[in-house]
Amino acid sequence: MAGSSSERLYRQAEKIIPGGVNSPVRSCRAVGTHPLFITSGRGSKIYDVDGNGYIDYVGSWGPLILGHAHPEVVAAVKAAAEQGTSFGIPTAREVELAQMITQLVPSMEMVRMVNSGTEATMSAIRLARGYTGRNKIIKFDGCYHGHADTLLIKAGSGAATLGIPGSAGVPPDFVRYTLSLRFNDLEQVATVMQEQGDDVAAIIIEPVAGNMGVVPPKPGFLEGLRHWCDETGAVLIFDEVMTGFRVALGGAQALYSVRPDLTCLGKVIGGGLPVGAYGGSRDVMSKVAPLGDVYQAGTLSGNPLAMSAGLTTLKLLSEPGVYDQLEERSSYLFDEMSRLAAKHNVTSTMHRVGSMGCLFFTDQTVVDFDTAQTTDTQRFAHMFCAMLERGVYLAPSQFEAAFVSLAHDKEDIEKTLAAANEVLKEI
Ligand code: KE4
Repeated sequence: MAGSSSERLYRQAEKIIPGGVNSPVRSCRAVGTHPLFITSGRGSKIYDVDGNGYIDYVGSWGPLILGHAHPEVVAAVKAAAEQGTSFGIPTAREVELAQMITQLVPSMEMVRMVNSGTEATMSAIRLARGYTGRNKIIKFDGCYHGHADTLLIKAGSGAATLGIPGSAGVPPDFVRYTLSLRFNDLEQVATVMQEQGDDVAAIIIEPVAGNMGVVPPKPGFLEGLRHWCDETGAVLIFDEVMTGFRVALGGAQALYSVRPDLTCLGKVIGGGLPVGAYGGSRDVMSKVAPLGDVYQAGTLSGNPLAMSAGLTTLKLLSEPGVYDQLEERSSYLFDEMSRLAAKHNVTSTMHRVGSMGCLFFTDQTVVDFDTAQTTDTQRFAHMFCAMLERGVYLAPSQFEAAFVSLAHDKEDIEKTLAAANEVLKEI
């Protein structure tokens, strides 16, 4: 990419935007290169400022499960924009999307719209503390719940990628009530909950971790969290910002049949526009202002354009056979990638849940952040750059997920596998 328009834009961006990007993980520093600058996307493809096209497995980090510029989503946003972009006054669309979410995710009897996943998890934590009157929260190493102070310890995603699982600027007092345990270690959860459970406001977890690479829950792990929250009165929060409407229409809670008290959503429910949401039982949600005394607000919450994009996306995802198609395409892609790695004697392990997955370059069984970090990140970086040269755009970090959309067709997947075969042969 030397001398490319992307590189020239990046040099300009670096002068006035920290690191040249509006979100750290986009910087591609973890894979030893600089970011592309994109002009457009359509279906499974994105196109950079030099006119190069790529099969995109990032999909804006998860939202674009229908693919880029889906005509019905674009039409819905256009139509909404022609009526006005924002009112700060309720609209029917907010009620419609809330109705759809509460129908598709039965544990969410009530829901509040916000503008990002970070806002959703930050608000859910405050609500759990307000509802229980307790301070402590339990998260898990390698899980990432956005950049709210109280959750920025041993975080995954960009924090793990850049090796800063904490963050400067967060006073120790702000995280003194946050305990971070080992993902999939139910014994450790049991010990902590037996000792401190009466002081724990909430356990928050990505039910399928997607920010340390993809790490599924061990059988019984989520059920165990449900048990300990029932035992102690702590609130169980599923951060389904990534897994919501991704791994199943009802999210990971439907896939694993474990009912959280609160769920955080984002990404897919905005169809590519800024939307987050949190919701749960009527009992807990009734504490949220103006009904209750837990305050949370947002100028653009429930924005009509974003609601229109989200509504159209969920309606299309609710059509019969959608998740069967995603499963068929995703399983073929990831299973073939795994087969090619074995064929070329590349030490690796493939993880996939639904249409999100990743390849770890390690001989370890990856069950948590420590084992995920045994992966060879240099090898991953090599794969990222080599696949990019062959027109395939993977997430620019080992500690992320690759996403298959409904727009990825057989030709895309065969082209991806052909590129992977070449890359894994020489990696
Ligand atoms: P946002 O505030 O970025 O909308 O959502 C935060 C968040 C919360 N919970 C989970 C499980 C998440 O995955 C995220 C955000 N995901 C990252 C990618 N893994 C967003 C990409 C970025 O930070 O640029």
